Amino acid sequence: MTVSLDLVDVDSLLTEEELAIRATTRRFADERLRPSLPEWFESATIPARELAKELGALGLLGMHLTGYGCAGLGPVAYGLACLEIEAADSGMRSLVSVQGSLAMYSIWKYGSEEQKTEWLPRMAAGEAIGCFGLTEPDFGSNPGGMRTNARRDGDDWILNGSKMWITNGSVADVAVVWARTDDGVRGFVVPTSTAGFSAPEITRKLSLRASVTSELILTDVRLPASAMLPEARGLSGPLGCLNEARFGIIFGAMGAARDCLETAVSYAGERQVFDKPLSAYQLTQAKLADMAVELNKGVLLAVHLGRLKEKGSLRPEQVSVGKLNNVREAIAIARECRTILAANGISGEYPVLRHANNLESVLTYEGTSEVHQLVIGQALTGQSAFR
Ligand code: TGC
Ligand code: FAD
Repeated sequence: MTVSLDLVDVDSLLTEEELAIRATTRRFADERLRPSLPEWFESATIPARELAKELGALGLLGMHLTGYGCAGLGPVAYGLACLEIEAADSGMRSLVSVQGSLAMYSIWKYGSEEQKTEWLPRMAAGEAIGCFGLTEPDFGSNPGGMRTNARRDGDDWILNGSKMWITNGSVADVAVVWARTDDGVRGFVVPTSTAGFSAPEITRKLSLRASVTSELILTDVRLPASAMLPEARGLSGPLGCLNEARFGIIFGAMGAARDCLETAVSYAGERQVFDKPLSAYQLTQAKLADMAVELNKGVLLAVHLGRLKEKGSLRPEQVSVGKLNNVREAIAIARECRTILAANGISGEYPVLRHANNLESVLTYEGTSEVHQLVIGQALTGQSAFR
């Protein structure tokens, strides 16, 4: 957070190393990402391969994992990097989250030694891009209903089915695909060059345009026995990965919110209405104050959850508290900032409506707000209300 918006001195809770990683990531976001984002968002195209290599060179891919070329940094450092990248654009943070927290994490946590050595160093360097296929056209919030299946043919596996809304899909070198088997849900490491695999890009998105989103189609995809992730059994495998990516979003969403608020504070200081600056009106100050309070609370919550994760005690329902609150507040902040910019707020010259539009996706992916309310509701009452 910049000094002016850090009202409660959150920075005093951060280590020197965390501050340094934040500064490096912020510089990269400001110099390399921010200037191009209006164009990438408008044209809905990003130089994904180039970006992956640059992010890899900075050590930002799988940065919270250890070994295999990964940086081995702590969760708060990882969260702060997500925050700075999402201050540029949520789609950029998705590139980083899906690569590090979903595709790489699945292999790191559940993979064989052979799978780890084959993929992780290249993925950490950004030389190979990964995607994570859990959602299907008819099963998003309820992945346990998935239809994609894997059956044995001798020692081989044959995969059939489709996945929907898959980030990085069309640019990926490797897809981690979750499928139903006779032995329950299992994960498979699928090189995207395998015959029968295709990943058409989803077009005409009005949100997260600076991000590749795709369908995955698997038609008799034949894989060797060694393609299965040996240590992931049942739905807890993919859901365990989601905890990692959701954690990054708790920080990331506050980055988008901060960027909106910085823009609104600066705009209100310059814009003259009825012969004085917009920022001198009480109504404007009340909006700015309320938003700054929510931003500071959200960042504090993120750092607190990061410290729990460091100790190894972070529980899934605590991740839900962070994801629900911080994304919900971020989208509210983005929309309120848009009112301060008024007509200019709908222009791509300013980042505010781009963030608000992106946050519609962030509100939905990695568990909708309703799913997180139900996770918290279950923790409070002991009763599952999903079914
Ligand atoms: P349920 O019966 O509760 O659980 C099945 C098994 O999973 C375990 N489990 C978890 N394990 C680790 N972490 C969690 N958060 C877990 N939640 C549940 C559970 O203990 C059980 O284990 P076991 O050993 O007894 O079998 O499962 P359910 O079918 O009732 O579903 C629960 C629910 C609805 C919470 C879950 O399905 C869910 O989270 N749904 C939302 C799906 C979702 O978030 N998809 C995201 C796809 S990836 C994505 O969106 C990427 S966006 C791009 C980006 O990140 O930038
Ligand atoms: P549905 O599950 O159909 O939900 C529809 C509505 O019903 C929602 O409001 C939901 O909250 C509500 N609802 C659902 N269940 C209940 C219930 N039990 N009680 C009350 N209300 C309920 N997925 C991946 O696997 N990998 C990716 O990389 C990925 N990237 C994505 C990128 C983008 C840009 C987007 C938009 C999505 C991405 N997703 C990805 C998919 C995302 O995870 C799903 O969209 C999300 O889980 C919700 O599923 P759904 O869209 O099918 O909604």
